[in-house]
Amino acid sequence: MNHTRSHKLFERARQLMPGGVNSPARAFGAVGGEPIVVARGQGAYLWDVDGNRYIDYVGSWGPLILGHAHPAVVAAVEDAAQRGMSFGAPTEAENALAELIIDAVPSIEKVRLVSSGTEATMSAIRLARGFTGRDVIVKFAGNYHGHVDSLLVAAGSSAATLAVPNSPGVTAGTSRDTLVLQYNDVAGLQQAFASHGAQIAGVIFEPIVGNMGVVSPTREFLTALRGLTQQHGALLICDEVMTGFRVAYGGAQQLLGIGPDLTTLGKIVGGGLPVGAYGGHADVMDHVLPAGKVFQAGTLSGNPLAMAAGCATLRALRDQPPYERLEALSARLEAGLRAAAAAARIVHQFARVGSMMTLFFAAEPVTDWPSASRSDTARFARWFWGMLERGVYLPCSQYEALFVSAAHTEADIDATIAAAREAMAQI
Ligand code: KE4
Repeated sequence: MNHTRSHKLFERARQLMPGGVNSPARAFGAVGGEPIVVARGQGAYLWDVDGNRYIDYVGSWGPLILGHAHPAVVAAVEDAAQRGMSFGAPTEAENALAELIIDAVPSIEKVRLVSSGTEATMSAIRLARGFTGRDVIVKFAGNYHGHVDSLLVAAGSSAATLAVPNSPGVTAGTSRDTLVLQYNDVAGLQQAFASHGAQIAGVIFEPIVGNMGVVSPTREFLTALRGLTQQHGALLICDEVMTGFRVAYGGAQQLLGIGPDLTTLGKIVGGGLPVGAYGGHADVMDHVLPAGKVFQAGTLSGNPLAMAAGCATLRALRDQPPYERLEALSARLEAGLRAAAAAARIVHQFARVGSMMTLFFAAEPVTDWPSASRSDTARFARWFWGMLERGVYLPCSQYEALFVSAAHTEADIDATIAAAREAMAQI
């Protein structure tokens, strides 16, 4: 494939922006080489500035469950733009998106809309601390909740990918109030509450992890999370920025039958525009200013164009749920990728929940960060490039999930499997 124009533009980007990107996950740091520069997207496809077409399994890291430039979403945004870009004042569109979220997620009685997943998780842990009057937050290694100072310890996603789990600039004082445990480690969680229960304000977790690759919780772990937080008066914060509206219309909590105190959302709720949200029981949410005293604010929170994209996306998911079709397409893809790896006699693990999945180049099942981190990331890099050069755009890290969208077809899946058979034979 010719990447001449991508190279030129990325060279210039590197002079303008740190690493040439506005988010490190995009920099291809874990796979080497330079990222392609995208010109446009349509449905399940991306085109780069050299005219190469790719079947896209990143979907902007999750938001584009309907595919790129979905007509209903584009029309809604164009229509909103005609009435003004932003007001910094209440609008009906914010009511509409809030109602869609509250109707979809029973554990959310009230919601605050913000502009990113990071803002949502940062605000949720501040609320947990303000509501309980306690300081300690528990998180899990390999879970990523955005670039919140106090959560950038043993983070997943690009923090894990770039092997800088503890970022410079995060002070010892900030991380002192963060307890990092292993995901699925019930004994560790019991021990933490036995030692620090009275200081723990909240526990934040990915209900289905995407940020160390896909890892599911055990039933015992979920029971311990809910039981111990309830017993000790800590809030259970379910970070559904990735899983919300992805694995089910009601998110992972619907699939898993869990009832958190707070939920954070992002990605799909904005339909590709900047929206995050945090919500939960009204008696907790009413501690947020101006109803209560916990401060949180944002100039572009509830931005009308972002509301339009989010509402159009959720209405499409609500009125014509794609989840059965996503399950069929995703199962087909899983079977094909497993068969391709097996045919090449490549040791691997595979994890999938609905339309989010990860093929791990790992010898043992992946259940937590230690086991995920034993993956063969050099082989992953060869796999990634083998697929990119065959027109398949995968997430550029072993520690991410790939996503199937409602715009993908069986033909796309079969073409991906054919490319995988060739790529696997060469890595
Ligand atoms: P944002 O601030 O990037 O909107 O959301 C942060 C976040 C919070 N919680 C979870 C579970 C998330 O997955 C994320 C963001 N995910 C990464 C990719 N796994 C975003 C990609 C990027 O950082 O560019």
